[in-house]
Amino acid sequence: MDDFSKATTTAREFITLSRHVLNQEGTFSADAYDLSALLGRIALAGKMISRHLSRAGLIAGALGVTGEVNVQGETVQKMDQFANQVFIRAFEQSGLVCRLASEEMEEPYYIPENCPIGRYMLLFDPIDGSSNIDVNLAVGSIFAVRQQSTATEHAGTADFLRSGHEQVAAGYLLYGSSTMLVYTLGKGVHAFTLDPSLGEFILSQESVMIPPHGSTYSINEGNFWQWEEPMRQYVRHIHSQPGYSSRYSGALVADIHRILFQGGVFLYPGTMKHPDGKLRLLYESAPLAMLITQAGGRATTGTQEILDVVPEALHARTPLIIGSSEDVALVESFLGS
Ligand code: AHM
Ligand code: MG
Repeated sequence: MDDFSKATTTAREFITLSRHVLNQEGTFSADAYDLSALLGRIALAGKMISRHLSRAGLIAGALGVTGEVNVQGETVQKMDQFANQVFIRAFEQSGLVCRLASEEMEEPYYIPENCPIGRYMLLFDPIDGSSNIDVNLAVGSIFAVRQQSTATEHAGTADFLRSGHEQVAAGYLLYGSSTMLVYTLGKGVHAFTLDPSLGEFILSQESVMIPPHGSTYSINEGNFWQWEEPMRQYVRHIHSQPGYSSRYSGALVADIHRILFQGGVFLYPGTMKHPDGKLRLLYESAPLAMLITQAGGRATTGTQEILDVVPEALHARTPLIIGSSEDVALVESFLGS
């Protein structure tokens, strides 16, 4: 390796997440510092969750279910609750975020000491892919940041019920064979890898673009007979084509990560019993839609762009078809949209 390459490698290792956010904003304004600090807090939560996950099998009582059922009617895992608390603690006394909404909380969580200076709201899914936790498979966290308009405890949910275009930042953490943080501020998509020896997220790929077409389709085919006929026809068509591979991990973040880098499409359609599917708009589908759109892909419900959907409730669900633009268009051609 010549001196120049050595120097380049070293320079890259200094591109930490907080520095990257400041560079992205291109200023040293209060907004830029707030966003940098905010992403830093999300990264801190991610590091704590990653640490806990990596030792979960050794910590008494870390795995398994709590015995409770969340607002979605789903079984709560101990790790879901732990990760939810980690995000809350990471933002207490931060002066950044006034209210948080998550999959695990029926109502938004209010942090009075951060109001009114906390100008942002955080929406998050603390552990995405919960069914993977107890078997040591990849899981993730999903987040979105929006501007706060009403800084009171009794503001209700009205300022959360806006379209995905109002997201200021969005991204995910992937707890896989390494821990990664992928984010967008609406200026491209950037991927960071946690260097455990430094305890820092270091830039691993800048301005990620999703290929326009990929060979992966990612859908829970166990639901085949629950879908409407056009979705079944699409999947039959894929089966009849050479060159496609099915990949479905049980964690949306992991499946989307593969598709972001290698192309393809992820689908969680509605079923006859549940026409809106399973995934929640505000802290699952909309953040990932912002990210994939920024990377040059698409995200739709099948009839509407995900980013245009205005939810009626905090925990509203939407069908999700997301990924490479050509692959999403192919699904749409079967749905007649
Ligand atoms: P969760 O946030 O409660 O884990 O639910 C979301 C997950 C996604 O990560 C995944 O794609 C999907 O649910 C899997 O659901 P299913 O088992 O119905 O295919
Ligand atoms: Mg989830």
